Amino acid sequence: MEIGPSPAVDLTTGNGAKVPFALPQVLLRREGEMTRELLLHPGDHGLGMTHASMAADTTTTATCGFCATGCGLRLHLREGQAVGLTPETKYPVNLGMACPKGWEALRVLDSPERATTPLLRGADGTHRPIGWHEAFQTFVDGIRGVQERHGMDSVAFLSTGQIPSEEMAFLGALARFGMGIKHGDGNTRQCMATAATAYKESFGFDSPPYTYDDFEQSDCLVFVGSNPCIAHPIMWERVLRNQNQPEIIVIDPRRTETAMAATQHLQIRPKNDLALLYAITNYLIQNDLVDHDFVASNTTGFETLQQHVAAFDVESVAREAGIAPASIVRAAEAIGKGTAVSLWWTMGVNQSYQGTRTAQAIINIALITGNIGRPGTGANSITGQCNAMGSRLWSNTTNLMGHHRFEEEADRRKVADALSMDVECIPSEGSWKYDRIIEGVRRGEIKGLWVIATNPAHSWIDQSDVRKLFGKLEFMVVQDMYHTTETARHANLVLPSAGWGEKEGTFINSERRYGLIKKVRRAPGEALADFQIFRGIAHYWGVADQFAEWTDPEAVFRILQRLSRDQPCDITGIEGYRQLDACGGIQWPWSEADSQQGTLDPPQQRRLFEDGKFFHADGRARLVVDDIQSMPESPNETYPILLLTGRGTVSQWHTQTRTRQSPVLRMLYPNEAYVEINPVDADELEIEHGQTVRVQSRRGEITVTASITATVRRGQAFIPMHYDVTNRLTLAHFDPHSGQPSYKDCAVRIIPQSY
Ligand SMILES: Nc1nc2c(c(=O)[nH]1)N[C@H]1C(S)=C(S)[C@@H](COP(=O)(O)OP(=O)(O)OC[C@H]3O[C@@H](n4cnc5c(=O)[nH]c(N)nc54)[C@H](O)[C@@H]3O)O[C@H]1N2
Ligand SMILES: Nc1nc2c(c(=O)[nH]1)N[C@H]1C(S)=C(S)[C@@H](COP(=O)(O)OP(=O)(O)OC[C@H]3O[C@@H](n4cnc5c(=O)[nH]c(N)nc54)[C@H](O)[C@@H]3O)O[C@H]1N2
Ligand code: SF4
Ligand SMILES: [Mo]
Repeated sequence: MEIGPSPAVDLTTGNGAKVPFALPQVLLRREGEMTRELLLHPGDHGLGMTHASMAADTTTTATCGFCATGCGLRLHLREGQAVGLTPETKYPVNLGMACPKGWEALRVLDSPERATTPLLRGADGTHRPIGWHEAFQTFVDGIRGVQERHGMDSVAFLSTGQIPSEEMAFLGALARFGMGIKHGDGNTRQCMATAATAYKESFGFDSPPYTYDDFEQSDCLVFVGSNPCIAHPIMWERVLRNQNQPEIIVIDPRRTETAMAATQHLQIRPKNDLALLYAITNYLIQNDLVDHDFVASNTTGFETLQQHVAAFDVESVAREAGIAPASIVRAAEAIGKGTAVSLWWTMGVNQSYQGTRTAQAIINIALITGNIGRPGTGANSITGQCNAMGSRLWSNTTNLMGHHRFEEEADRRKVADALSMDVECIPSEGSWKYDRIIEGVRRGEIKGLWVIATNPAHSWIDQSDVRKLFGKLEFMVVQDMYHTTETARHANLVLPSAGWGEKEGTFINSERRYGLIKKVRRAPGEALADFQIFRGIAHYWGVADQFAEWTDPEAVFRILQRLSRDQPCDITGIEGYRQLDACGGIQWPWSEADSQQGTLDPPQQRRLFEDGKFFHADGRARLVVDDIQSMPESPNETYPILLLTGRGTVSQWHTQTRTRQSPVLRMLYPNEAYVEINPVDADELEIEHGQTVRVQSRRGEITVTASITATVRRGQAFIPMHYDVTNRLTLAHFDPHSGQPSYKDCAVRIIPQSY
């Protein structure tokens, strides 16, 4: 193997003092472990401050790395390594509870599928292990080569909501300010883009207003396109602790576990939400269930809203939506007459071709009834991945980091100053969105792709198309914990990453709470924390000086604090990791001014908009409405069934790269793909429970097992997203405002295998 000149690596001691360090030639020769050791900073074998105590047999806490509930877990250590865990009783999020994924969080780290060394694809198409030096050099040559051959615009990255904010920011800054990569987006486009877009337009900032205590304080909770029993089970546990005997209204085309537990289930035909929410709004206005004072003082657009929704009468909307008119009235009455009403939404809304407007129709209802800023209220988007919120704030993709604007010179200057970088390195426009990047690959505009902690060959909509497109790339890098993902198989270069539990940083959960993750395990083989990979890339790319301050996660947290100054998400008042650790996490905002008001530590449950002031310049929230669009691919005679997709069980996580590594979790869910079909449809199609069937859409065909269940209505079917075949069927269409894929509506037909 060729060994380059001895690069100078700037290492930092645990207490932040810089130690300029020249990587000795002899150590580079001893590839692997030694190079890896040198890339780790000395404090990296545990959280610097708790290092001493963690070395003994003891415990420490960390936030869970699966969903955005952000539960606190207590890790039990032997000689500084975690050997077991229990849910943390004192953490304000989960109060001693955890779901099976949380319980099994350590187990999934040990697996033969872990990527333990960088892998390079040879001419024969197989991957062979290489050392980090060669990997970094290959990375730089590969990406630079594409930029030189095809222009600076020809490289993109796809990132994630599952790495800490510090890594997220490092990636975004390195790629866009250091390497001149023009386009980058993340899997949060598949997930949260709609909510972010809706909040921004309605509230003036991407700002989920709630705190989890609201689950317990409401007397009426409305869940739209949300199945917390499966997807956010500990949030659901918080609902169960509600002492007000609340009305629980679920709007979902399927009779989900959550719907079964509700007091009202509006089992609407898919994509009738917008009309339904307008009909409810109309009913509230017609019956004077409106908080006129709040509307007059704190909103704009009420008259337009009133005129717009007047066309949505209960009877005709009910007919279209396939539900009884009385059920709409009952829901509207509960919302209108409740004293603390909270409205929650998740992917049944966000993943819709009119998702942004639907989310805003939910926001409108909270606003006109004055259900915001008080305990138990709010128009509340539930986040998906552990750090989807961090991605919204810090990924530096379509927004300049910290929710600044690339287009604004003042914002570029502020960010450049906070980063001590030259303002010239900050581009004046945001990135293409995910779908446009994919389209760029198709058109030959994008030739180099760097994929970090996401598995688009499984999860992107209309997957066969995406897999084909990856073949058109000249250079593709996948940075993942496992080398076996569907996407890693397409890569020229695989960079092995440490995962949750093997590194430190912060996640932001659904209620805006920064929580800490810690290194309690050694990553296997030569795998490195993404943070260290970015550091290595900065060095080999020749921009280490630009990132001299980015020595360790907490140093970057300080940078994020500076960037947040005077934004609604200001966190300048947080003392540092130690305070996050001691306080059970801290919700944004927590500014210097907040922290100087007498309380040393922030109160644990804080919500936004208590003063009725929103983030638009005039302080008012916008009531936004739009016309109803029809479904682009409605069922017809040839494809008579509407396919829904989503979460299958509590124990499966997304593309299963992680959850399938746990024998316990694997026992808790069906290992083979299945389709849920209504019994009447099954009868007509002569399909029996457990039989193999073919599901066909205009884009592909899959073979799965039939599961006959009345939880789906006639004319509809459901396939969980966790199986790698599901997205062969889906139709690539998007919300026009957010660019989020509409994963939950396409037409299919189902035929028994024997035909
Ligand atoms: N166990 C587990 N938990 C998870 C995840 C996981 O993979 N596994 N993933 C996490 C992530 S990233 C996310 S984003 C969340 C997602 O959490 P959820 O959004 O709660 O989960 P989904 O099953 O995708 O979709 C929710 C519901 O939307 C309904 N739906 C479909 N179409 C429509 C429609 O037109 N209108 C309405 N009203 N509803 C509709 C579906 O029937 C489904 O029950 O879960 C998080 N939690
Ligand atoms: N049909 C359909 N498709 C969907 C959805 C749907 O409802 N229906 N939901 C969509 C939604 S909401 C989402 S969020 C996406 C999720 O889609 P993906 O992001 O593609 O799914 P994951 O399996 O979570 O992929 C994360 C990858 O990151 C790796 N990883 C985990 N931790 C780390 C780390 O610390 N560092 C590195 N480098 N790698 C790490 C994991 O091994 C895994 O390969 O799927 C979307 N796709
Ligand atoms: S609910 Fe979410 S955060 Fe809590 S233990 Fe389960 S996966 Fe982890
Ligand atoms: Mo998601």
